[in-house]
Amino acid sequence: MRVLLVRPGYENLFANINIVNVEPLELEYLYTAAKEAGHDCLIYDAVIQRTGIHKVLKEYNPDIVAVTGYITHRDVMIGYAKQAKEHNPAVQVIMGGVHAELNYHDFYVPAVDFIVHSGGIVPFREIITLPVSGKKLGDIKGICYRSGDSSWIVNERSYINPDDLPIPDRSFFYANRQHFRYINLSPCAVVKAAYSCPHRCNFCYCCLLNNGEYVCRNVARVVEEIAGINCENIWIVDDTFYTDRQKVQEFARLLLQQGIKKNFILYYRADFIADNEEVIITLKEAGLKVVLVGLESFDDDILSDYHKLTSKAVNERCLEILRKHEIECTGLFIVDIDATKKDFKNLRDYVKKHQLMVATAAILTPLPGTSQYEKYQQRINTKNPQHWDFLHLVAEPGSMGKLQFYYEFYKFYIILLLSNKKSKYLDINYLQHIKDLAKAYMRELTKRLKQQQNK
Ligand code: B12
Ligand code: SF4
Repeated sequence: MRVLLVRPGYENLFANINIVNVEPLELEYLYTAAKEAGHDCLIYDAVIQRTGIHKVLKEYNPDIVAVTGYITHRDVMIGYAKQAKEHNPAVQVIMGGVHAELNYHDFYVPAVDFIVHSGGIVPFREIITLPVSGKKLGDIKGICYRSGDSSWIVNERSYINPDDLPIPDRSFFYANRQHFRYINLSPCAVVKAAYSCPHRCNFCYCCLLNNGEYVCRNVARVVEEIAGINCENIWIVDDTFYTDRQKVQEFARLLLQQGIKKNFILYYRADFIADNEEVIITLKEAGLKVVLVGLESFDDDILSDYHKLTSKAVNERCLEILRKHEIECTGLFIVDIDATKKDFKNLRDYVKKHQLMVATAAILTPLPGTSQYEKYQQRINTKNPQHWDFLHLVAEPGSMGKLQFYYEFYKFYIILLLSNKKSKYLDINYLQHIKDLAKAYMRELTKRLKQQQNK
């Protein structure tokens, strides 16, 4: 059988800049599973490939089309399913990915045959081997399937056992490596060593994945995978890297022992860094270059509202440690939907005063599936999935009008970007391009604000 694996393109204000472009690791896992099952397989990644899907369907003529994507891609994913069925009504269409995991009902459309809602490649493998295994659909954990023409059956959940995952086949990465980067660290490969997160910040979708169960891969196996990747830069995309100090020490020890020299990018929590300076020193010796930290806010009340279990003091201690050891910090901020003008001013003042190296901001986006979604449900003001890109207000702001909010947000965003000039890894041309875009957007907002005020 021929299996076509699809990732939608990336559409937002900053999409054409490609400051961060990541290999489609989820599809590479599926590719590995399909190959192991003896199928022919092709990856179509619309993030980097400009050929339309129509042409790919015509040329490859798949028997199975499997589509991944995030909330922003929901309609594009459904569009791909429809095109696949128009091309050949006998094609089996499988939907999967993080949005489908908690919001599988969004894909209850006639063009879709299966939705993988949990378990990742395990249920995928079972679906694509159905003709030979003869297994009953009702026995495949982790999927939704159609019974008759319209009603859907949701099977029991499945869990990812990360040590059962194969080492992904990276032929696609090697053939397209020039596209994949983390800012100036290019090319950059991606590794996943854990699923979900042991913490429970209430805005967060990531910790609800894998049925909310945090599972880590065996350290030696992760190091084995890294050793086999022919790429100097490795971004470990776990929501938070190993929280067990012994595991981190073992990770660093194995890398040093085996003489593996790579540049690492990781996500960590501020409190872990604040409490574990010696672990950060060890990781630096092993190649750590950049840490992405969800600082979210420098206001203790907001941090407490988000159940972040950190504080302004913890955030400051974390930044101090990273600065001291010359590890670059990408600080991630959240601007609350109910932020007041005073909150925006505090944020701007804070960033100016503390000169963060690299920082970026998102508008609080209550993703369906999280408890924040329940809280803001009555105020949700859009049906367009592309608005869920963390740069749009998806709910009515509580303290000012929408235009005013965007104006304040982009003013803050520009100040954040200006503070990025000290980064070693930020290419100045990219930075200039983003600043120009944000400034052009600001000018447009100012114009619209004035028009609104004159009415
Ligand atoms: C790395 C990352 C990125 C990278 C790369 C994204 C990419 N691939 O294009 C960057 C930084 C560019 C990015 C950008 C965005 N991201 Co992002 N990202 C992540 C992160 C941190 C890790 C993803 C990861 O682990 N990938 C590795 C693969 C192997 O893991 P996986 O996707 O879970 O795949 C497994 C299973 O889900 C399953 N599977 C996946 N797809 C499919 C498909 C089929 C058919 C099947 C059967 C199974 C299957 O099998 C895989 C193997 O086990 C996640 C957090 C998270 N925990 O997921 C957020 C996350 C996925 N991002 C998110 C969002 C919203 C975005 C943005 C829209 C907005 C933003 N500013 O962050 C943009 C849009 C990018 C785009 N491509 O359009 C949300 C998605 C929420 C949702 N409900 O959809 C997440 C969950 C973070 C969050 N804030 O909650 N992101
Ligand atoms: S925000 Fe970070 S630390 Fe908090 S639950 Fe999500 S992934 Fe975990």
